[in-house]
Amino acid sequence: MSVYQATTSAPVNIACIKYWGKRDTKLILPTNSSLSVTLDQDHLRSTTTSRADTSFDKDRLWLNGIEEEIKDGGRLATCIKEMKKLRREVEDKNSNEPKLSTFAVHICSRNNFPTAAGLASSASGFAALVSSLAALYALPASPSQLSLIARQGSGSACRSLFGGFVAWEQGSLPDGSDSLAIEVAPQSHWPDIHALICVVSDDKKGTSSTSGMQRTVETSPLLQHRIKNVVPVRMEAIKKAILARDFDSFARITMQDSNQFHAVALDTDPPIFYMNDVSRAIIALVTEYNRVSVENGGMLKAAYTYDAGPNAVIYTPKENIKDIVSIIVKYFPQAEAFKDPFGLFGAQGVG
Ligand code: 2P0
Repeated sequence: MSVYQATTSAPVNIACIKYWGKRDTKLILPTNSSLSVTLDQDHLRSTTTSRADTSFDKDRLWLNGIEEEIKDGGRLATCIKEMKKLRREVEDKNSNEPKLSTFAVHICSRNNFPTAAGLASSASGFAALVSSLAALYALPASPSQLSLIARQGSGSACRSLFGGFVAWEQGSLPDGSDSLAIEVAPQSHWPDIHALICVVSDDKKGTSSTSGMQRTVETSPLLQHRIKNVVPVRMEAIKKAILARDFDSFARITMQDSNQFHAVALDTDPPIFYMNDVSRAIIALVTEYNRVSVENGGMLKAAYTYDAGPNAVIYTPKENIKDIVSIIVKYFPQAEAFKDPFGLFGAQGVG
């Protein structure tokens, strides 16, 4: 008897231009485009195995060994349903194909980093889920086509289908068929850029991204300005900076966009605070490090960015990593405590 099973993995991505706000909460269509860098390190990935078998009576999923409910009409159910639909198209074209779309699937997913650490586990998780089903079903789909489905699991997941520098184009069609991820440049285009992740806290965040961004859409006037006047200009400028390997512009835009995302969170009613005092101290250190460089006639050397939590990600060319780690360890001697268990306090390759 044949065994139908596939295992794939997907990495975490960290946005430079932030996604924050949906215009359609069911299809997960964003109010603005976004752009991220995919972190290509072995220890920041979700690995997922999918298996189809006639003996299974229903679709089931385990996350880090614990079974999660697949709610009817929920995000997991939607992704599985959409993937089965693509499989059906393959079976309709070729009647010799086994009818895997009619079998139930069991899906087992594992993150090799703490799920609650605010490190975009939903992004790598849904990307790995979609890519393992695509492998199981032997789908002829491109990463951009798969990103349309991963997006419906979690918006930021659509960007983890590619390595390197990735844009999620917001699209304009009501059915979401043009709201997808595209590759801006592969990691090999600019391998010198690294990401340093400083785990300030691995507590579960107070306000989830999903509910937080919805509250922002409903209450923040600043978000409207950001959507209309700021992000479209920044998307073009950062793509240009990436293609030209212009770190100074890349860093400036990345820091500005992180700051505006947190300003928009603060402009929400009631306000949302994701950064804490340690996050702000790290901003001050990076700012000072850059100031000294610029005052001596140099360029920006590092860019901080923060997602919906207090942890810092610092993008920098490889030559500066040692400097930055020593500055942070000098001001936060307790940083050693963050080093393990998953070695995040160190240089992470990007790509
Ligand atoms: C991003 N974040 O672009 C932004 C920056 C957090 C801050 O994408 O509701 O978990 O599942 O679509 O993808 C977090 O939002 O939200 C996020 P859903 P998601 O990476």
